[in-house]
Amino acid sequence: MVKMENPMMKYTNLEYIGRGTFGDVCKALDTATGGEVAIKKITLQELIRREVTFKELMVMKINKHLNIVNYLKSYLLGDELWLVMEYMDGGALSDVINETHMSEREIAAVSRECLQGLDFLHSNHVIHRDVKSSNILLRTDGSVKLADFGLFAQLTPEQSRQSSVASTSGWMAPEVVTGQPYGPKVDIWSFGIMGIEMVEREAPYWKETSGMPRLVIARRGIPKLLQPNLFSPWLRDFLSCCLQTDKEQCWSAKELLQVKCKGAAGETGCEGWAPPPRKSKGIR
Ligand code: 3AM
Repeated sequence: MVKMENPMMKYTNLEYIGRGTFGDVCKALDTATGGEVAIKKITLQELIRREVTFKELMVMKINKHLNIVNYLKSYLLGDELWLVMEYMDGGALSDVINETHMSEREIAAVSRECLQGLDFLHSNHVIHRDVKSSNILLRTDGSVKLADFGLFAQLTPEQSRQSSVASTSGWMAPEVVTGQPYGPKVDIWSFGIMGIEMVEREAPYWKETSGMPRLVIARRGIPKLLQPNLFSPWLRDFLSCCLQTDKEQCWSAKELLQVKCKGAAGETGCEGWAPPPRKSKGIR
């Protein structure tokens, strides 16, 4: 699965994009195809520290879907693992949230694509565990994909809940924070938090949480929109279907996909949106 050849011969024009959870990400040119790729460079120490196993890397290779960033190849170069992926030229959803106000129609469009990816993963017994806007990558052709398999957990059908703590953000479901057993619905909670983030341009409780979302939830209740009346009942209902502490009440990705997306003006359909191309950050 991991190639021992020197990737420096195969990929040129390496350009630094940013630093992710596991290490630097670069844009590069594939000399064989002339096409752009993204390369995630992960040190072996980091893989060991985060207890990422060969099995988890295999999860990336096996699970291919239109709404999941496509993993292409991996190379071992010294003490670094290079993961070569498709290049997403629209950057992360978090950048769009920071730079623009998304309409309900755009939120519906992005949500549908994310849910398709999550439904695919959950049907294959995989929990993402780190759904947040910086892990949703975009392409200027309008594609929206889930990224960062680093923290994924592969589950077997018999073992549909597990209790290891992997992610560490304000997007985490309460049961993940407290280390209780959990299942795929934790991704739906994080997806709901991301929904609020798309609407309000900030994740709820963002300034006060960092590590203690459960305490904040206990004190202030389930996160809600600050000004719900500015938004359609569709959007409010949709978010409340995701943000349920009782997992029986929380909808699955498949169920949420059945919801007809309606924009603020009541229009149906949510096509026709693409982000601007990402900005270059220089050479590295
Ligand atoms: O630092 P920023 O937000 O500009 O979007 C990811 C983030 O960029 C980007 O690498 C940075 C560190 O994670 N990134 C990750 N995977 C990518 C990919 N496949 C990617 N950019 C394009 N294509």
